Amino acid sequence: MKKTVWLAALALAPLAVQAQETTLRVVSAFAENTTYVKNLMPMIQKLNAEGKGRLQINFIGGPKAMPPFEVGNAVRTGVVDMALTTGAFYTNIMPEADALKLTQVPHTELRKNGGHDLINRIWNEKANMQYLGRVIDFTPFHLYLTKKIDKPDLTGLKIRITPVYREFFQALGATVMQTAPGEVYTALERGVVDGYGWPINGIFDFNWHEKTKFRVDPGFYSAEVSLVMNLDKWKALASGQRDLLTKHVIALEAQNDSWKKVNEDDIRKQKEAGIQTITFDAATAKQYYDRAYDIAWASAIKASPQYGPQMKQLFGK
Ligand code: 173
Repeated sequence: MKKTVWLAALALAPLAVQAQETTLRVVSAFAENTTYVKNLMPMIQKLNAEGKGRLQINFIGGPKAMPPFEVGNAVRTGVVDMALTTGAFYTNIMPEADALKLTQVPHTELRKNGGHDLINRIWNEKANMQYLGRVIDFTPFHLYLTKKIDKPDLTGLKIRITPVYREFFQALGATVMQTAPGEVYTALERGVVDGYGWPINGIFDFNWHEKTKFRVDPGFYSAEVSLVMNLDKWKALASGQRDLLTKHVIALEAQNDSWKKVNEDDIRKQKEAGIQTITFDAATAKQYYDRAYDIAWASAIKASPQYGPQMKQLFGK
């Protein structure tokens, strides 16, 4: 009798210590038809295949499910477990979020130089988030216009922004208006704005090429889109679940080089769509580019005297 009980307990033991399957609810700040979301889907499929019985990702949806500027807060509070989003969309939680645009080395390098750990120290402390990894890199932002300029002076122009571009475009004289990506087309169509900031890739996802006449070169900063997770949920995972998730995020991050090709293709498509490039002489172009960084770092350090200088040291070249 005793022996039977003991054997039964032994047989059940592996079940008792095995972690239950956990499903992570994920939202995206970018629409489902965008390249950013399409780039994520194969990773979710691979993880779900490998994670059967252990860890699953359930992709809830994009801005139709949740407004982009609310996604960060939903992750912070645990309304959702994870998100594909960008720091500019959750500066309402902490100003440091927007500084991820200022990286001048790839995220794979930040994993080695302490930058990734610094991000996580800040994200854990101030946003109750675990920063899992960056899934867009090597992608500058640009200014797109419906009217021509011949010098970096935006006086009299109204430009659609997010926090990414606010200080820089204002310094160039623009009047700015913040909108979610989903509102840009209508704003252009109605002439409410004369241009917008956006990465070098992706304008075709929103049909903005129909309303865009010019792109200003050079680009500046580095478009950042990342996977972030609620910190409590992250801590509640078993180590094997965390390892599985980390492995798949790092594998996706390792493919960020592929954005270079996407960007070349989009530059060609923009040209084919009749979008003209506005360039400046070399000295003016350098001033424009340097000014973008000088203004953004000054603002980041002012907003975060504690972490701004550390981020600058690790994010810069
Ligand atoms: O312009 C934006 O909406 C924005 O801030 C952004 C950030 C990263 C990728 C794409 C857009």
